[in-house]
Amino acid sequence: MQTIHQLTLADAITQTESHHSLFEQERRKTPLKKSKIFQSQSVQFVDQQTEIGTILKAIPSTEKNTLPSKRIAVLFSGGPAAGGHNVILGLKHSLRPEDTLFGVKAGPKGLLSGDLFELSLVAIEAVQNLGGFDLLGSDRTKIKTDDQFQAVLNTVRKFKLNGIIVIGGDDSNTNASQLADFLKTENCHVIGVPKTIDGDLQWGKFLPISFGFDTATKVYAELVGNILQDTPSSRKYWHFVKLMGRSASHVALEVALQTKPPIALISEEVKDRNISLDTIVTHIATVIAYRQGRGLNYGVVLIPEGLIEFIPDLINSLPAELIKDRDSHGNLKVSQIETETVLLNLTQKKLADIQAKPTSYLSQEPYKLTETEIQKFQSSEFSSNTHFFGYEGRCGAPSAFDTTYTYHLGLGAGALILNNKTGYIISMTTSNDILALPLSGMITEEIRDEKATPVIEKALVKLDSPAFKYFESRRTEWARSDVFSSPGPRQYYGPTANQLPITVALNQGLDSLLFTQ
Ligand code: FBP
Repeated sequence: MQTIHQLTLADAITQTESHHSLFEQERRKTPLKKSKIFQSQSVQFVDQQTEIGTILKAIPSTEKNTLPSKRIAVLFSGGPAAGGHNVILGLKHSLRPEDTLFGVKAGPKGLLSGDLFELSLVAIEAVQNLGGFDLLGSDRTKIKTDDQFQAVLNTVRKFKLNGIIVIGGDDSNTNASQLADFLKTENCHVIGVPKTIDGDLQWGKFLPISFGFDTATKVYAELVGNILQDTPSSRKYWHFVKLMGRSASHVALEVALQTKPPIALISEEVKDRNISLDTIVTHIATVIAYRQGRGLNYGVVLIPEGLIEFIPDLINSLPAELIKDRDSHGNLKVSQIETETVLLNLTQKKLADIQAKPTSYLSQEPYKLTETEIQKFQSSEFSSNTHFFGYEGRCGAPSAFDTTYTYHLGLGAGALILNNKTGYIISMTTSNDILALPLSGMITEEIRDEKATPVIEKALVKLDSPAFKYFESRRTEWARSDVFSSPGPRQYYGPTANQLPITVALNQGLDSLLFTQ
């Protein structure tokens, strides 16, 4: 294929169709480097005793893996997250020439219907380092009934599968754990891979983050940074931005740490500190009024999409159909609810109240205004915009971190299967250790759709975590003045390329944002 520099304008436009933009060509060509452990003849796993029980740690081996050939299927499950294709590439690279890799079309649904096809290296390399899940597709079907388990068994027997790799979030990995138990006697091993932009599939230092979180938050932080940069330029708008991330607020916290907006809400704080809807709205409106009085009549409010689930007043105000509309795992479809508009409308009403009784709201630090400033606030107009950043961040080309991380998760998942391990989720730590954590040890009960349901515990933002504490210590300053920053687009070369998410670096106790391999 010619590069864009060698083509006429007309050819350049037509020949960049089908994943052949200059950017995609360059990314596809970028080689992936295996970490030391995967450069060995084979990889073995040894038991490691830890505070969360016995886990497995990968070690290099000089011996050739001589197990009989294997037939392995891989599927995506749930929402897309950047780097999924590189998991499959890592998986393919970990297998031996005598092994066969099948792709399952359209997620768990394809496993039920037996919609599998053999995955060639050429097909996978065509999407190497690129975003999306389009090589296979995905869906949110939960495998729960006896008939569904039987359908999986039929597929396993039909394709003579020895292994299934489930690339998914907490719900999909719960399903992976159940499938691992169910298929044990069939000698078919099941391994999970931690995927979700929500970042709520974490296990302390053993599983620092799910893949896709870094890319999604870098995309959102770029967009939020651009809007923040617009605000003191046009000097007239307040932007209410809802950010994707069901239940947990890791995404909102990460984007806040990257951009430092005047207001960012964290659902877990609202829940743990029992903060009422009125208190939230009063806080937003007071900050707006304060800034108007100080001549800063603009700003950004970050709202995690899961907030709705944590505020009974808000959820009760929704039409019954919206509450009933849940996915196959019993999750409320929070991405479809316009929380940002609801909060904006309430804020406008509260601002009218502050206009009428300014001293009730603006006579105490940290949002105290002088008489003249109150007059300035009272003569200011409030203009607003709403945004929802969600789907923009799930399928972008993986960041440098997600590119490498996912490739190694794939290499590790393949190594587990070649070691006859089952019921584990693969992980890579910030010190580049490849670990396997037993899925059964992560399962707890959650109320879903009013029923107690076994699920992998969602890792929510902890109020005593270093990331939240740092945010808490700075946010009043961010509200009172303009200290925002614009991180720009994610980079693949140069000094800003190899950056970890800030929340991960803080919570893992690292002293640098840089990751090395
Ligand atoms: P996963 O947990 O499957 O990774 O999906 C997460 C997510 O992106 C949430 O942030 C969002 O609420 C939801 O998916 C949207 O789902 P859908 O793609 O069905 O609209």
